[in-house]
Amino acid sequence: MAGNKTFTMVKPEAVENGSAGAILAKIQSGGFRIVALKKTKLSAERAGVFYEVHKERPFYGELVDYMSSGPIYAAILEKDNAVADFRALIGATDPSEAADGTIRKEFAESKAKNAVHGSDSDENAQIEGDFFFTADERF
Ligand code: FUP
Repeated sequence: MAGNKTFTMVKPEAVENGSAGAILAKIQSGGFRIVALKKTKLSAERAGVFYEVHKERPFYGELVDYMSSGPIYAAILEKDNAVADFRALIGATDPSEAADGTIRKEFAESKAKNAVHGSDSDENAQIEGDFFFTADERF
């Protein structure tokens, strides 16, 4: 059965250019409830741990540098079928391939600076949410 939670980050370029509010509004309009939310900044070390699954990929170093380059918003979101529905709302990894109306189509700069993260499974949604939030930060 599909879970009802996912995890997202509004990435540094979207925070820097002032799009975070519009992105969070679009997430809420899409039917997601914000369970937890914080503005924070990843150290290079923590970004490296978060993206450890991509360690062998050629873009890993750039990804870690980018994700630790400025503040982000991290959030846990709730909705039926959260992981799949959120990935549909954000669109393809590369904004040039993202469907009209998706968050990445509207807000992302490039495949690397693609505005938002979305968990790819219920298991990773749990792991990623736990990476940022304690139990008493969730409502
Ligand atoms: P997604 O699940 O859509 O966020 O994409 P992936 O898990 O494949 O990639 C994770 C992050 O790595 C992306 F958000 C951006 C970055 N990335 C690149 O910088 N270059 C690539 O070719 C693929 C991904």
